[in-house]
Amino acid sequence: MHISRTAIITGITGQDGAYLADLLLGKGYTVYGTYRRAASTNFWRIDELGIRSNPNLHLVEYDLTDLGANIRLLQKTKATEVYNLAAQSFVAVSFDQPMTTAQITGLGPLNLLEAIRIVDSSIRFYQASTSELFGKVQTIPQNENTPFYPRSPYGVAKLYAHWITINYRESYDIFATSGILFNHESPLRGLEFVTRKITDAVARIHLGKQDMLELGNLDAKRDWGYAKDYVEGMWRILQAKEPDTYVLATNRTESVRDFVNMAFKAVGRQIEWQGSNENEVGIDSATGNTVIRVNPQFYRPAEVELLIGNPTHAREKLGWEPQTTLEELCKMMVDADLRRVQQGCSF
Ligand code: NDP
Ligand code: GDR
Repeated sequence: MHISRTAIITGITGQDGAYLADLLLGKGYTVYGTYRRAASTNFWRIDELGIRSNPNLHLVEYDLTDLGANIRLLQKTKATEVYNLAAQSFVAVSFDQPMTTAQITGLGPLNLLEAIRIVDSSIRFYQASTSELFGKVQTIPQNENTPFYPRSPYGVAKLYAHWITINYRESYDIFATSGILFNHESPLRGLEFVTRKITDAVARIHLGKQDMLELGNLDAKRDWGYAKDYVEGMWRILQAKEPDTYVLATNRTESVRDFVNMAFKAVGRQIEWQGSNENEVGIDSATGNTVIRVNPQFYRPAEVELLIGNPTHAREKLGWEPQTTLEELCKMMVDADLRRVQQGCSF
């Protein structure tokens, strides 16, 4: 199906922005992808996907926190769909930079919504909401009706963005949607997020380039899916008849420790766990080497202990379902990292 529409993706240099651009270009869209001015550019993800030179992709310098820039972006592109993926998205950093996180992740989306209200209120808007809204979970599994209890400045900022999106839907009849997405990972995940930190380290340890990996809370449990499946869900959310809020999740939860086991299994190794809490270590059963240590430096001031989502609403209304198992995802990430480490890549 060829769709000759124009879409804006804020945050095309991020994991989801790159996959979504690839998806939309494949459907025939003209895509305006925004990036931030920086001393050095950061296009490795769109390069990995081979889309940087696609004639239908236009890269635009932009900052979400600048209202004028948002207005001009909409005026210039005449886009009919806006996917707002830009954010300070790392939970741990939000404790050190709460104001910056509030300005970008919380208030940033309001700039876009105001721009839509001013320029053309028929533009469809997608807001990247998050399972971090549930935070200290009160019901298992979480769905669109589960109460929110964010546990970080990031979660609190996203809560504002989530509700202001709903408020603009209800106040101004804007097609403003929100996807409450649970963690989704891929070989394009940033190295600081736990899954990629693990798969990169497992590749290095397996290839003899690193001895050990330090992690924080091994007991945290997440509902991890594959980012490529989730950007398909974002697109479907914007194509629906009515604007709405949807949970996208796999309905399976595993601990960080489980993910470590899975990643080592992908290179044919097995981990034996000894000790507890800060003294827990993971030992490679073939070599007897300690390959995992806990470092409390990676603990968070307030933790989200357990997330597991119920994507029934998305399945029933959008026909969306995750297509990739966690084992497949983990293996895909480990294989990509083995290749990168062998090639000497730094990302
Ligand atoms: P990334 O951190 O990989 O990407 C974030 C993007 O936002 C980057 O392109 C970044 O640019 C850009 N950005 C940051 N600040 C600004 C700013 N002030 N102006 C313009 N652009 C900015 O995140 P993901 O791709 O993983 O996530 C996409 C969105 O989905 C985020 O909003 C995230 O919070 C949310 N989300 C993610 C989930 C996940 O599991 N991945 C789950 C639920 C929600 P730069 O490269 O310059 O830093
Ligand atoms: P999260 O992802 O906070 O869920 O946010 P992250 O991968 O950073 O942490 C997941 C869990 O792992 C625990 N953990 C560690 N985390 C990191 N980063 N590094 C470590 O060494 C480590 N050790 C244990 C964390 O404490 C946490 O419990 C991601 C982001 O993409 C958000 O933008 C998004 O909204 C949510 O997912 C859904």
